[in-house]
Amino acid sequence: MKTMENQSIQPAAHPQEACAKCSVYRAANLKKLGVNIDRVDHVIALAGNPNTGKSTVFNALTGLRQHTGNWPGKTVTRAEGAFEYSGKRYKLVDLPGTYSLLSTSLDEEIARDFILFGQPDVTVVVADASRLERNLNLVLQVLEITDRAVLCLNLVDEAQRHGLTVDERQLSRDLGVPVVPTAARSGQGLPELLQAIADVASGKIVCRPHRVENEPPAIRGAVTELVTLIRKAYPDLPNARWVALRLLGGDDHIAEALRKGELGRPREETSGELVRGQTVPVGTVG
Ligand SMILES: Nc1nc2c(ncn2[C@@H]2O[C@H](COP(=O)(O)OP(=O)(O)O)[C@@H](O)[C@H]2O)c(=O)[nH]1
Ligand SMILES: [Mg+2]
Repeated sequence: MKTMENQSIQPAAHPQEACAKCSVYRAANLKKLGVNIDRVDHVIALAGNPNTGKSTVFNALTGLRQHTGNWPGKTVTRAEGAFEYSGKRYKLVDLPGTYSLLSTSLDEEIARDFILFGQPDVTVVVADASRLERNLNLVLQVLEITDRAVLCLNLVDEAQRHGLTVDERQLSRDLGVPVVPTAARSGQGLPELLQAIADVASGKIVCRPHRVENEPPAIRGAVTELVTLIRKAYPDLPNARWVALRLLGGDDHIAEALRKGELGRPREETSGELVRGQTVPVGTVG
């Protein structure tokens, strides 16, 4: 199993192996499946600020120009499509472009709910390399929710035009997830992006995402206690700490989701504790 720390490519043992690592060879393994999203092995979410090239990546991988489907009961649309890569079938979901996931708008709620409740196998965050600092806000928020992510550092051609280069290896070490530079409009970097998606989806690459763990000491006890309760109720939930922080922040949407069991399949006896507490007051648990 490969982790982000020892991800260096080993010399090929024989010529065929070398061939399999070349991007032209790998790109030939891509089959665009359009709207044919049956029998998929993995679900991939595409998140990112508006205008970072999400739809360009989506179209390049699925072969679609634009296909939008309605979220049940909501007016904002998302696009879904599929592709096959190296024998595995992937559903790709193009989420609404957002600057944040803190649910101040319907778009943000949709994007966040999909990453949180949909539990995609990989979330690809498409970021604008020429405006990296601004884009990292969303990247860090996504990495708080999920530990299965790939950063698609798009528009590197634009960045280059402005004299900007990004040290993607260092960025990858700092963030703890694969970082792939791309210029999606011309297809540059997409074979490498596909491979990174496949490796995270299969577990070949294990991400160790950067987490900002500097909550005030006053609420640390409450967070720890809530995390224990949430993990008991939802053993498979990968983001209990994030959920705990949102509950403490009085996020009704998350409290409601816990109550309805939308975070996964809760264990009957323990979920009751959380349901009764709703947004658990800090004083009672910490
Ligand atoms: N120069 C350049 N333009 C790009 C690249 N990727 C996307 N674009 C352009 O950026 C604009 C926004 O792209 P779009 O895919 O609609 O972004 P979205 O809002 O994130 O879905 C479009 O005009 C694309 O053609 C890229 O890598 N380089
Ligand atoms: Mg778009």
